[in-house]
Amino acid sequence: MRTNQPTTIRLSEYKVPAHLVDAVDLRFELFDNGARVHSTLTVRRNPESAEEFAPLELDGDSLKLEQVILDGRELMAGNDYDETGAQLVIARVPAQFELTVVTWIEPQNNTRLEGLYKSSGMFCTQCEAEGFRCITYFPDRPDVMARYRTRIEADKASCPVLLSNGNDVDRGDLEGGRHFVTWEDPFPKPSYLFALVAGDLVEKQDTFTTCSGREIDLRIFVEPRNAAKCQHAMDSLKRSMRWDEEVYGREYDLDIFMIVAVDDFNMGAMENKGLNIFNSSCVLASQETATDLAFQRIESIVAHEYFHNWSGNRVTCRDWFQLSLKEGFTVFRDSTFSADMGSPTVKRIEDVTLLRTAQFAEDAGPMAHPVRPASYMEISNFYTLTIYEKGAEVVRMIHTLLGPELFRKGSDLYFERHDGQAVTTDDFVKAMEDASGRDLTQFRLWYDQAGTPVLTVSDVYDSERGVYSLKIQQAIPDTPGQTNKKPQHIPFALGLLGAEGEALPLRLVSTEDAASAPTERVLELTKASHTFEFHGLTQKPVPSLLRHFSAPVRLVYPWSREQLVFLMSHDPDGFNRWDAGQRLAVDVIQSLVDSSGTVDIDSRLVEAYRTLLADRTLDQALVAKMLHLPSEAYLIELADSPDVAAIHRTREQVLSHLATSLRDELVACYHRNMDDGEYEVTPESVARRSLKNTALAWLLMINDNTGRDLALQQLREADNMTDRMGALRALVNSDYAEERSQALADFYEHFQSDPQVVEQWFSVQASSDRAGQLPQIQALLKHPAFDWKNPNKIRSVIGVFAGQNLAAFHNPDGSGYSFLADQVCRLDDSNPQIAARLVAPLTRWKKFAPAYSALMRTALERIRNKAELSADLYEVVHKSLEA
Ligand code: B3K
Ligand code: ZN
Repeated sequence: MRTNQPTTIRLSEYKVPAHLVDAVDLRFELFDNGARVHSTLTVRRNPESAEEFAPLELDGDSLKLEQVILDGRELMAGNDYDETGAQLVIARVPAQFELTVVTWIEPQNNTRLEGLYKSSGMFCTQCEAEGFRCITYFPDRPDVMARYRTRIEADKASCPVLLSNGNDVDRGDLEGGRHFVTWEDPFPKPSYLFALVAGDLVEKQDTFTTCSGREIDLRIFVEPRNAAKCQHAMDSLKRSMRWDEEVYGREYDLDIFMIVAVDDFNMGAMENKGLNIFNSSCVLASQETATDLAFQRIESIVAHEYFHNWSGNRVTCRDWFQLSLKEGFTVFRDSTFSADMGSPTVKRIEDVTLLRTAQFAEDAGPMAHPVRPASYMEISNFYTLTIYEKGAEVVRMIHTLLGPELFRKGSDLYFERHDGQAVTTDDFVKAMEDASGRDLTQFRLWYDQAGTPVLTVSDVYDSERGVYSLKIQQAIPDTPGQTNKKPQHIPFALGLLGAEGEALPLRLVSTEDAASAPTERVLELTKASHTFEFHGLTQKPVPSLLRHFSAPVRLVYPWSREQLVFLMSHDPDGFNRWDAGQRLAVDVIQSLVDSSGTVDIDSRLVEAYRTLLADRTLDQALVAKMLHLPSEAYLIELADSPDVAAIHRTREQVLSHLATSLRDELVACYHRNMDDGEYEVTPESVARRSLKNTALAWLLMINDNTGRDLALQQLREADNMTDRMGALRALVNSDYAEERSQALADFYEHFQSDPQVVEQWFSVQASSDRAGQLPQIQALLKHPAFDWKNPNKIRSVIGVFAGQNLAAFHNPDGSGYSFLADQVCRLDDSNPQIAARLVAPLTRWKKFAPAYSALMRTALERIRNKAELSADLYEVVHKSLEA
């Protein structure tokens, strides 16, 4: 077991840096057996620091120090400086000086994928959050912002392309077949935004003319075999650039913007200044190899990283506790962008599904933390759904409270006031307050209090007075280290519907004119309990609550099934229509689980789905979403002490019942949505494919031979990956064992040379309770295409098994848990970030029914007892065992 507990870093202990770095001059000598890094820093004492004689402290990790020179004088180890594992400390330094540090690193042996490493023969970097210290000694914290000049030297044949941040200012040949390129970035930036790429890449080029008429050179660099798969990312980039000008008034600043695709990457992408580095799976797309979902994901990630140029790079974070300052805001920005590019209702449904399934689970688990955490051990563990998605919801609520115009005034002020600075979430809220004149004091609690607020709503109708009263109570559950929370400021959007589905005027006082009263209002909750009265109502209305999901809360209201069916077909808010369908399905499934299957499946559910399948007037993208039953993960999240096997069984039973009852409608739906036109990724055609593939999946669920034949035909004839994958998935999840094996084998044969498709092929098996039982998962790990060094492969088998194949993972014999523990221990030695992410499903052990939780805990304890536990895994495992 690890004996050294990693240090806890606390927000309350933040101190301004004692030294500032104005300029960084880097020279990289890249070789096959390692790299030498010469770094010259122009340093001065920080006038704002109280520590006048503070030593210079530079962070470092896994570095071989070769030389230290201060103002031209070589320093001696022990005498002039001390090198501990994690720091280089120079006790006496002048007020202003130049420091050169030479280090030797081994990118070829870097399996953590932090700092400088090699992926498919290409050198690349990942510095956020603390990877720059794996390259050279540096005050590696975001409030030290410097101007960088970077010269890269490498073998010209193996690394013809040499890239870094900013503009390319010099290049030339060197002896021995080597060459160099020098890059200069005029914008001061924190070290986490530094990037370098060197390799044999081809580029796709384009240009973008900004609103002020500047022409920007756009380039996407990929390995030669991927040259034809960049168009979609390029188009997405241009749309993002235009949108950020139009919606936020943000123009791009450098002359060139580059994206590089890398196969081995710990996450999706990285917003390095002017040189975004992407996981290949988040850039490369073609009709033949990428699904609609992948196309949409690429568009949103390209946008997200591009938007960071302002929300993150020009205005950055003071410290890592402020991570949501850039991530929450940027997710809000990319999500609004995607909504504008496609269907806003569908985008909202997708965002809320993720939030309610996964972020709410995080908020209720041992790693629960506020949007602005108060402490951490390993910052990599805090790139969470809370920081990103809940953070985005918090910004969305400010947008709702202020309205679009004042919000834009606020964001303008924020960018103008803090351009070139490293700031806090408080600065963001302050700019919103100053621009709008609104007091957001209480609202700030959203940043400091963890946990998902619960809103309990009850209503009474007084027919004599014609008054409908709505009582809304809020409570915020305890989370690790936080109890007795204060009420938060919550925007609560609602409408009321009459018996015919008509939107009723919302009159808060009896004197209000019915004709001018709005039919939707945003109520502001600030107290533990509020009662609102709505006047002039001649009948008890059906409430449409928390429209658009106006706040990230759990909503409790005693809906009757009649009300839900009614809202499903009448609510003018598309989001709430979908939500009513989800609540109805959840209610039906839950009551079956609770009664151990002794009650009948409510025929209203079947009829509601029948109506949906027949409805041609409703937005088909919404219908496609409404047809998806709540996921197992969501049902588990909603349950206390869930019995996973029972939930899985019951959900399948409901699905089979629906499919059997609606069999003819499903066949008709399939035929109606068979695409005959050109493949395009528009909301309409995505919806058609989704409807068609849902129908197929349902038909195969009940072993319908027509469905099977349609799936086989679709697999043979499809001209796009969405349809191929839809058919393959349906077969894999069916009982047609022979067809399943054949389809999987043929698919692999056809696509084996494409890593992104092979990842999908792994996932479709790992997520299936038919094809992904433990022995099959173990076989996938031995498959020649599986690669322990490649995070995408690891995620597509191990991550998908533990996160999506819930019945198999939660096998009551504990084998799934023990398997995950083994893989996590193995991965911790090579890539701790990935190990700490993969362990997440085990950390929620307390939630599950006792038979499961005891076994989950045992698996976690085994990980805790591993020798040499990384700080990443230590934090997650200990916090979850101790919570
Ligand atoms: N900022 C990066 C995430 C870095 C994660 C470091 N462990 C990507 C993004 O959110 O845009
Ligand atoms: Zn981001």
